[in-house]
Amino acid sequence: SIANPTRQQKTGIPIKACPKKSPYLVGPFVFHHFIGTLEDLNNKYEKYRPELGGKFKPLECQPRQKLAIIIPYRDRRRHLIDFLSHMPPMLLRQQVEFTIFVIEQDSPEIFNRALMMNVGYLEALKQDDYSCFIFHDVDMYPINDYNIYQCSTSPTHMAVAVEKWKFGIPYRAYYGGVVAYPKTVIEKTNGFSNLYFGWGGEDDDLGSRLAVVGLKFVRPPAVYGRYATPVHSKDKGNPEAPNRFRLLNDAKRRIWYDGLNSVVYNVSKIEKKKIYTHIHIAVDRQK
Ligand code: UDH
Ligand code: NGS
Repeated sequence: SIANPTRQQKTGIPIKACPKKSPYLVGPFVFHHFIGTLEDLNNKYEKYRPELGGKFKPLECQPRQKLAIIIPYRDRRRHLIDFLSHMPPMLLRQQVEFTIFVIEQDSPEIFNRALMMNVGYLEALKQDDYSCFIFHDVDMYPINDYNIYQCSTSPTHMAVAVEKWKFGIPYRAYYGGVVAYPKTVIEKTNGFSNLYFGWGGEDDDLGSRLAVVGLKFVRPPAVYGRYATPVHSKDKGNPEAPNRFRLLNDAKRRIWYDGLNSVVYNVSKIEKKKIYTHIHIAVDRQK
C-alpha cells in the first residue's frame, strides 16, 4: 500500500527514483464534497507524515520534481475544504512531491488573481526550491489521475475538459483554471501581470506573455484533462475588470516591467498547517 513506509525509508538508505508512470493510477475517479471541517482534514493524512506546512513526499521512491500548487484565494472556504480533501489522495497516487499554498488576498477589496499567482511563486520559493508550479483555481477538481501534476519543459494548460462547459473549453485560446509552469518558464515571462483587479482577462494576458518569449503551451488529451466544477454564486469583490480589454491590448509591451520584478505586497501572516500553507497578503492598489 502507498501508506506503509518501506524498509528502506525506515533505515534511511537512499531510495530509487520514482518510475515514469506510477503503478497506483486508476484513471477516472469521482469528485465528492467533503462533509466535515478543515480540522478534520488536517488529521486525515497523518499516516503520510507530511512536514508542517503540508509538504508531502511519496514514501516509496524519490520524486523527480518538487511541485508547489498555488491557489489564488479569498472567501471560498467550502471550495477550499473540498480541494484539500480531493487533491492529496490523487497526488499521492501520482507519486508527486507537493505542497499546497493558499494565497489569500486580505486587501484591497477588488480581487487580483494573477497578482496572487506572482506572490505564490515568490513566497513558495522562500520555503523550498520548487521546480514546478501549478496555478490552480480552488473550484476545479481533476477527475482523471492520468492528468499528471508535473511540469514538462513547456507550460501546460491542464483544464481542457471542464464540466461547466460541457467538458470542453469556452474558446480555443482559453488559458484559465489550471496551468503548470516549470520555474524556468515563469522566470522567462517575468511571472504574470499585476494590473488586473477584478474578473477577466488576466488568463488571456498569461497566454500573450508566452507568445512574446516564443513559447507555446501544450495540453493533455481531453480524456485526461477533465475537471469537475461545482456551480457557485458570484463573488463579492470580483466585478468585471473594466479596463481588461485595454490592458490586453498592450499586454505584450508590458511584460518586461509588469510582473515579478514590479509586484508589491505585504505578507500579513503565514500559517503552516498540517496539510497546506496559508499565506495572507495585503496589496496596495496603485493608481
Ligand atoms: N477566487 C477566490 N475568491 C474570489 C474570486 C476568485 O478565491 O472572490 C479565486 C478562486 O480560486 C477561483 C479563481 O480565483 O477559482 C477564479 O475565479 P473566477 O471568478 O475568475 O472564476 P470562477 O470560475 O467564477 O470561480 C466564474 C464567475 C463568473 C463571472 C462571470 C462574469 N461575466
Ligand atoms: C473570457 C475572459 C477570461 C475568462 C473566460 C472564461 O471572456 O478571463 O472568459 O470565464 N476574458 C476576458 O474577459 C478578456 S468564466 O466563464 O470562467 O468566468 O477566463
